[in-house]
Amino acid sequence: MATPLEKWVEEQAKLTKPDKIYWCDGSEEEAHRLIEIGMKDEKIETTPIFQALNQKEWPNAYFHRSHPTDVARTEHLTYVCHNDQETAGPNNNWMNPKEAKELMTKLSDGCMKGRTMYVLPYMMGHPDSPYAKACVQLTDVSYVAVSMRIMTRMTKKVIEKIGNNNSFVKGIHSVGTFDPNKRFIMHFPDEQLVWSIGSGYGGNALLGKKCFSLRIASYLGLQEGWLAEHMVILGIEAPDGTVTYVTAAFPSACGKTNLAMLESALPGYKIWTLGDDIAWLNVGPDGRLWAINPETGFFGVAPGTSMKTNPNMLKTLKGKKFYPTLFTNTGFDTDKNEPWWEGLDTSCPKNVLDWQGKVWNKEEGGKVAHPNSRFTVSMYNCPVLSKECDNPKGVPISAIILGGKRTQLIPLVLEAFNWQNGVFMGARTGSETTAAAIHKEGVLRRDPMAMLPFCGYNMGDYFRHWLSIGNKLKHPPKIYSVNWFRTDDDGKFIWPGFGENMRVLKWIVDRINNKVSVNKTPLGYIPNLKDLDLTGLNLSKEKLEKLFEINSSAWKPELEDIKKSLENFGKRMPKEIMEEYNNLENGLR
Ligand code: GTP
Ligand code: SPV
Ligand code: MN
Repeated sequence: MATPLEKWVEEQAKLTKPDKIYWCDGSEEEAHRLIEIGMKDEKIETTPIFQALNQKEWPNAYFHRSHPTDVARTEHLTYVCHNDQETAGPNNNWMNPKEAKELMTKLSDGCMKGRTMYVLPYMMGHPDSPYAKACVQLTDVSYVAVSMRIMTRMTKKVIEKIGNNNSFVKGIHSVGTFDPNKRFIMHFPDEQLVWSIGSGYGGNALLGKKCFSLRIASYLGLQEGWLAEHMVILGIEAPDGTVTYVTAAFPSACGKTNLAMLESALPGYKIWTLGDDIAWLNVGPDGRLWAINPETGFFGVAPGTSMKTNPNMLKTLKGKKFYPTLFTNTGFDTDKNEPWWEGLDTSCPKNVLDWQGKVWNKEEGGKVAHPNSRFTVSMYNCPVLSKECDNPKGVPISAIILGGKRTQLIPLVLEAFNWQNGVFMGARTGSETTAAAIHKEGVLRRDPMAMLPFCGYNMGDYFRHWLSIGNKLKHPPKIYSVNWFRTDDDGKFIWPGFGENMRVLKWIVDRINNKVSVNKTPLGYIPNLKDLDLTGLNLSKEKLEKLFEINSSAWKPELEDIKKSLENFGKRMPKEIMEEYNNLENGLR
């Protein structure tokens, strides 16, 4: 008798009509085979899926170029298909599930002809964790199969674990014809199903990541009493050896990976990495908030990554522990057979192909690497990986840091007055858009808790859910907002960022340990400037004050924009959040 999993695979194969079906076991030996297939047999148009890089400089590394129309998430083609539109909310594109299934069935008929269907069994979360989820994704491209092996715990054992059960998380993925007009990323939360066609790009194609671990999982969390968040998890070790665990939510390409493994500018402090993108947060039996990272890899932004900005990531990328490491849409040094991107320590190579594979020359301008070019690498390569990273229980969280990219207005750091005020702080967060999704860059938009593109249900309900989690916590984490991106009159970042962000983290740890007092402002508490350790930083008093400046008249349009965005959720918006808004408005008057 076929199991529900086998029946489901069979049904999908009947529809998509692959030449072959290949069940992956997640072994290293298999990864070698898939890479071979991707170098020889599989292609995107005429380009092989993988190209071997200089193995001496970049051990185990392979290069991938995606279809030129397919280099970032496509939020406008991403749908959350609840039975009613209200549940999806104004923050999601919505389609009736029946209609969406019909559309996807039509587009998927024969979409895997001439290709192999890879069946990928994987866990999100450590298999021994009570919070982990068993999942299976189908895909027709080796790049996705290999990437999923890096990003998740992929093993045959998941098939045994699923057994005769039909309640596993399902993902169906095909690159289709890469036609942007036939590209859809559809979510069916009631069935724990993601169905994606037409794109091979990370967030659209690695269905365990944003699609399941945030959009579907956030909705599961609403039903089951937990939170799925776009957050890094890190441990901050103080000179006395104590480790304080915190999470931080910043929108895509706003500094999570960098924060997750920062090399401390303050002597005696050390950061331990647990995750760089997603956290699942549960209320523990002890009344504290506990975090696990459901992933096992980093799908990180390449441009700007260097020994100077993020040495631990470069060491991770050059690590040899886990096979393989992938580079996608960076530039390509044809003399040395190496990847290259803007901001890397070496200067631009003499002979370099741009991200589309064209010979790049300076006169014509344009970027060598795509601004959203990325690497995919195992967290087990990371030299500062926390020893708690495989702890099935996770780690207890003492602070939640929220932020975005704001060149104006928002102070370097703020502490919320309490949990409710912190939820409002997250709700009002705005950020300037980046290259991580296809849209105009640098436009300010509200991105509550960095979850705007990832909350799988009505965000009004999401804020209410955050408030209810707060009520369940006997020891709630303190909530902070940070902004590394405020600029001066010349448009230069005032704050040096990266490893220097440790100075702000230290202040947060000092606050958690009740070592320092604060100043109250309408926006939240700010530090007494004397309590920020700025030793060795060449920052004038004037610039420092600018980092904390609160200009009431400049806040007028900001307040209007916040109000509009909150009111957008109508009756679904908790009155507590509107109260917080009114307090802020009155305070700034
Ligand atoms: P996703 O993977 O899209 O979720 O992005 P992320 O939030 O992990 O962003 P990441 O850390 O990859 O940083 C994105 C860009 O911001 C890179 O080009 C970084 O160099 C830059 N960046 C990160 N931290 C800082 C900082 O403290 N200051 C400044 N000025 N830039 C930063
Ligand atoms: C992001 O865009 O937030 C990412 C990359 O982390 S993706 O997996 O494409 O979502
Ligand atoms: Mn992300």
